[in-house]
Amino acid sequence: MIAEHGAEGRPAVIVVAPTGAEATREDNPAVPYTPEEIANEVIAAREAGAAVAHLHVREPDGTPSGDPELFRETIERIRAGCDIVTMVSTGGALGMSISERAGGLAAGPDMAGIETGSTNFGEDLFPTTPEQTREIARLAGERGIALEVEAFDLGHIDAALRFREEGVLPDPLRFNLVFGVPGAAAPTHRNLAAMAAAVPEGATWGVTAVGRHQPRMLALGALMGATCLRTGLEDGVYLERGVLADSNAALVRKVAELCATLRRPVATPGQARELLGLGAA
Ligand code: KMH
Ligand code: ZN
Repeated sequence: MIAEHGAEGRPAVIVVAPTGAEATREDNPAVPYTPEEIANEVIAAREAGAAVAHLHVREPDGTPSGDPELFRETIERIRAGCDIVTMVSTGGALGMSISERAGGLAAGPDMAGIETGSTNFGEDLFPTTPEQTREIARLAGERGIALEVEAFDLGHIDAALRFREEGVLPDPLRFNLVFGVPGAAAPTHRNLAAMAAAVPEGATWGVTAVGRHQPRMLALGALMGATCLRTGLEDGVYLERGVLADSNAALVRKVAELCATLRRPVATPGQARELLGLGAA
């Protein structure tokens, strides 16, 4: 749903994605790898305004991992340091099995991302079959973990609506609209308008954009009524053209400034829970 008359005054949830599976310390030395590093980045990002953390974990050398123990330690450290809402990725890294991708669900996060279809991802394939979506949804449902659909293209929203019909995805639906992955939706205002319009009433949506198009796409999303605006070193390692971000908090501060300019108050974790239809902490 697009906000017909703008979204001024509505709180915006800043989501921080502190470390993904693609960027490494060779791209930016600030990319966190260990549970302690990831947790410290998240705690600082919370202080800068983030209300939700989208989490991947890594081996100490930076290799992407699905190890439940790494997720458990990361979430434990985050919760010891702040009240941010925790969300694990089940997209993981290219080439992971579905059981590796599901590793974070055992760590008791508040939320998990879920893919509802496949996409090309640069030169690679990022596959998710319907059976795999059902499996992730079942594992999350058993544990009471709320889901967010990671929509890399318009068809992933349509697929989510079919999974809702099937009883696989419960209400309320939450969508993260992702732009800029080569092979999926490009970062254009037309694509954002089409995808936001496909989100049904009663569902929430947010914007993720990888690379240099992020500020423009987040600004458009903020104006059009996005509930969530995502940033972090998973999505881009630069603070601005030619300047590497020295922390996730620096990226979050930049989005908080954008929110101030566009008159979107920055949501607290408590407000984020309410806006996203989550239970109390
Ligand atoms: N690393 C990508 C292959 C997600 O977290 O759900 C998958 C990804 C999406 O990052
Ligand atoms: Zn991710």
